[in-house]
Formats: sequence, structure tokens, C-alpha cells
Amino acid sequence: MTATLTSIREKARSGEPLSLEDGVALYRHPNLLEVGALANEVRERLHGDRTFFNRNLHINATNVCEASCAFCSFARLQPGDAGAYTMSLEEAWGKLRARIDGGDPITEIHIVNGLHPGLPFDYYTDLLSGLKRIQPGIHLKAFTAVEIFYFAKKFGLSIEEVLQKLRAAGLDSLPGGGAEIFAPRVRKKICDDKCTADEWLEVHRVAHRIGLRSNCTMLYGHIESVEERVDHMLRLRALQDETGGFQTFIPLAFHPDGNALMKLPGPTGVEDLRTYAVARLLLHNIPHLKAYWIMLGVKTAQTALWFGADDLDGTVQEEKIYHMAGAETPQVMRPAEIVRIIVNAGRAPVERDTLYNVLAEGAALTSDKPFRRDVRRSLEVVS
Ligand code: V47
Repeated sequence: MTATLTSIREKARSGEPLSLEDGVALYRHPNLLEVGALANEVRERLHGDRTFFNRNLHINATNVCEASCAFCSFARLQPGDAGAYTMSLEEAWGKLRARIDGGDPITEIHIVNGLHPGLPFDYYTDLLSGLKRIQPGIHLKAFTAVEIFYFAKKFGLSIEEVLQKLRAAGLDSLPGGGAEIFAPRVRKKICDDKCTADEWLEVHRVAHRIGLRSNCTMLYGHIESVEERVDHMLRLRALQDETGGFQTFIPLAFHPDGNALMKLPGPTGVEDLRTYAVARLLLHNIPHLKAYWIMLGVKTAQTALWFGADDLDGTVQEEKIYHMAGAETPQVMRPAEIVRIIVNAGRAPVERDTLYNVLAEGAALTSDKPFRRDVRRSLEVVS
């Protein structure tokens, strides 16, 4: 272990915040496994073997989007463009009804959309209130900070007014998307026409102040430098010091198919694992680190459970943003399969709700009727 990693390890063990230089040194350290082992120490101190997942559904209600982010394969500029779509409210509500009718219940809906220039604010409030009418207890994690900022500008409201109105309609928390990379050099090249880093952070600051929890992300593996990744994470850490409202950090691995950055190769598996480990070490004040299997691939996500990650997101279903960018992962993973990969990794599966309240674990999880047999088989494999 080099002197640098020794001093970083001391800081990490005593809970002292790591610096920008420390973060860069972790990225440059030649031995991935040493960095991973240190991140795993922090992960186990926070969560032991527990590994969280939930049962959720993604609704991307429209891909019509005024912004032209270079990394995005999902968006279409105009409603009439090839591949453009906007769901009717009935269609969006039908996604939840189908899960209930199919005996495949969920506890969360994740909603992320394009910045559609033609939809009224009522579309969004009606979308939420309609979903709550169908399942009053459902948690609605909806609209990235970019969307919230867009609504404020477009409808002449303050950020707080937008959030309060959406909350009155059923909004429960915010997803972490739209952060990309905060450095102005990168934003200018990949997402010049949406909210700035300060505006993104301000939306989350206001959300936390009024009592909404949120997640945060970083899109990595395109044109950003290691220093810019570390700077991004430190800006999130600073806001977390101020508000404490972030629950989970989700590093999002760039997928190059079908977008303006398609000539770039995307991150390698080692870069993925290292980014997870560095994130766990730098973001000591954000409790959870999510290995979003849709983006990472199931096998890397499973391995990331030993590189700092403690959460696999959920069953997902209907994901469009990454599948339009070339993600080869399935569109849905059954709870039994999520449990199987967690157990097979030597970790302890915990079904959670969006706010990390525990819904089932241990015997309660394995006695869950619909997938008892599969889980039993998984437990036998590791015992
Ligand atoms: O903001 C878009 C990213 C984000 C690509 O909060 C891409 O629990 C890679 O918000 N390659 C939206 N990434 C997704 C999002 C999210 C996802 C999972 C969990 C949570 C959560 C939030 O997807 C965008 C952008 O950063 N993205 N295109 C692409 N080609």
C-alpha cells in the first residue's frame, strides 16, 4: 500500500472527509482491489452485509425534450419527430393498473421525462394524483431537478411553488437525474441548454428544506476528467453537509449507442468498480450507494456490492432511457432474481421502500409466497 493510500485509509477509518487530492489519488492508485477493500470497509461499517432493493416501475411519460444533451438517445426534439411519444394520462395510469391486476405489486414509481414544451402543468399534477387514486400508498419519486427547474421557468413559479404544488398532487421524493457532471467545461459541451450545476443543486436544496428527500447522480465515462468527477462528488457532499436530504448516490455509466457521443467507448468494468469505490469513500455523509443494474449490467452491479454499493435499485420494468442508448440488460428483474444475485454475492437481501424503511428481510423475505422456492434455492447455493 502506498503512503498516500495509508493516509487516506486513516482518514476513512476516522470519518475525516477526503480531499480532492485524495479522490484523485484513489482514481490513480494502481491496485483496484486495495481501493475496493477500503470502500468495502466503509460499506460494511454503515450497512454490514445488508443490500437493499425495492419493487418499482419506471414511467417515462414523454421523450419530447427541448434540450439537446449530447449523451441522450432517448429525447426527440419535436412531437412529430420519428420515435417521439407522449403518453396519455390513461396510458400512464394503465401501467400501474397492469401491475396491480397482474398480481405484481410495487411500492414505488420512478418518473423521469423530457422537457416537453407543449404540456400544461396540469398534465404533471394529474399524472401524480391519478396514480395516487389508483394506489394511495404508492411512493412517487418523480421529476429530476432539471424538470423542476424547467417547470418553474415555464410556468412562472418559484422552485418552492413548483415542489409544493407537485407535492400536493402526490409527489413524495425526487430522483437524482440530470446532474451529469457539474464542471462548466463539461456541461458546455454535453448539456449546454439545461439548468446549470448551481440551479440543479438549488432545486435539491429547496426540496430538502421543505422536507422532501432526494437522490443524486453523476454521469461518468464520457469526456470528463477524473478531477471533474471528484469535484462533482465533493459538491454533492457539500450540499449534503448543509441539508442532509440526499439518501442515495447513483453513479450512471455512460452508454454511447444512438447519441451524439457515440464515437466514445463508454467506461470499462474496472472504471465502473473504481468509481463506485471512490464514491463510497468520498461521500461518507450520503448513506446509500446504488448499483443501478440497468446501467451497469447485472454482473458488474453484483460485483459492485463488494466495492462500496449497498443497493441495487429495484425490479424497474419499462426502462427506456438506457435501453435506447444501447443497454443490453433486461427490462425487468424479478424480486427472486434480485434476491438470488444478492445472496450469491454473499450479502443479505433487504426489501425496502423508497425511504429505506425495511419491508422484508431474512426469514420474512424468504417466506414471501410468490418467490419462496427460488429464494430457498439461492440460499442453499451459498450455505
Ligand atoms: O439525467 C441519459 C442519464 C439520467 C444516458 O434517483 C444516461 O433512484 C447513461 O434519473 N447513458 C436519468 N446515462 C436517470 C435517473 C435515475 C436512474 C436510476 C435511479 C435514479 C434514482 C435516477 O440518465 C439522466 C442522465 O444522467 N442518462 N442518457 C446515456 N446515454
